[in-house]
Amino acid sequence: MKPIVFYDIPSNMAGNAWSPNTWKTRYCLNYKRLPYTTVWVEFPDIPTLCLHIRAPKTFALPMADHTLPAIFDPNTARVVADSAAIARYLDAAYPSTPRLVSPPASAPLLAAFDAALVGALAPDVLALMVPPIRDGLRPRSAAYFTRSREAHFGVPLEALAPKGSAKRAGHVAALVKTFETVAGWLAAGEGEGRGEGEGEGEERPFFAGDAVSFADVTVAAWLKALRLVLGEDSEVWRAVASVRGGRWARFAAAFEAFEAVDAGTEYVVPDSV
Ligand SMILES: N[C@@H](CCC(=O)N[C@@H](CS)C(=O)NCC(=O)O)C(=O)O
Repeated sequence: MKPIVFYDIPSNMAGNAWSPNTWKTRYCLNYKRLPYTTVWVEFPDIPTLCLHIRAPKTFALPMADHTLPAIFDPNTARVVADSAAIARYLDAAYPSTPRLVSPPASAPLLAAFDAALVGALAPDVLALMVPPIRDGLRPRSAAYFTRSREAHFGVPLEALAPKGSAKRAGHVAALVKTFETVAGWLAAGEGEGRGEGEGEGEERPFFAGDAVSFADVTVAAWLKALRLVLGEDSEVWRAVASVRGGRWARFAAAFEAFEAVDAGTEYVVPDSV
C-alpha cells in the first residue's frame, strides 16, 4: 500500500503537530497503523492546496471555507477533508483495520458528539489557547492567524485571557467544569447492572466501552493540544488533569501509544496554481 498523504499545519512547538483538529486524523492513522506521510501546510496556503487537490469545502469555521485536516489516498485517488469524514473514509476503505465508527450507523451520533464537544469547549479553550498558538506558529502562519482571529474575536489576542486576570481565571474554571461534564458523559452507566460490590469503582476506559471510537479520538485530540500548546506544567493542564481524580490524565495516557509524528515534507505552492 502506498502511504496516505496527510495535510497538517506546522509550528515551532515541540513535535511540530499542534492542531486539535489535525490531531484527530493523526490519532486515527496511527491507531489504524496505516502508512502515511505528512505534508506540512502553512495557514495562508490552505485554500490554494485545497483548490489544487480538489478538497471539498468543510465550512467548519466562520472565517475559512477550507480547513485541515485533509488527506489524499493514492491507493484510491480519493481526497477527503474534515476529521470525522476522514475517520469514516478510513473505516470503509480499510475494513481490516480497527474501526472508529462502529457500528457505521453510529456516524450521526459521533458527528453530534464531536460538534457538542467543540461547542462546549470552544469559548474557554479558544480564549486560553489562541494566544499561545499564535506564538508557537511559524511567521507566515502567525501573521495570518493573528489577522483572522483578531477579526473574528474583535479584540487583540493578548486581551482574550491575560495572565493573572479574573477573565483568565473564569475561563479556566469554566473549562474545568466542561471537562467535569464530559467526564460525566463518559461515566454514564458505569457499574450499572452489577451485583453489590462487584465492579464498583471500575472505569469504562472509552466512550463506547473497551475499544477506541472516534468520540475518544476527538477528546484525546483536544487534551493533546491543550497539553502541548499550554504546557504540561500550566495551571490549565494541571486543573484539567485533576478532574475526577485524574480521569483525563489517565485517558490522555491511553493515547500516548498513538502519538508518533513523522518528519514529512513541506508544502510548496505549485507554479501552475
Ligand atoms: N470540523 C473540522 C474543523 C477543522 C478546522 O477547524 N481546522 C482548522 C485548523 S485547527 C483550519 O484548517 N483552519 C483554517 C483557517 O483558519 O484558515 C475538522 O474536524 O476537520
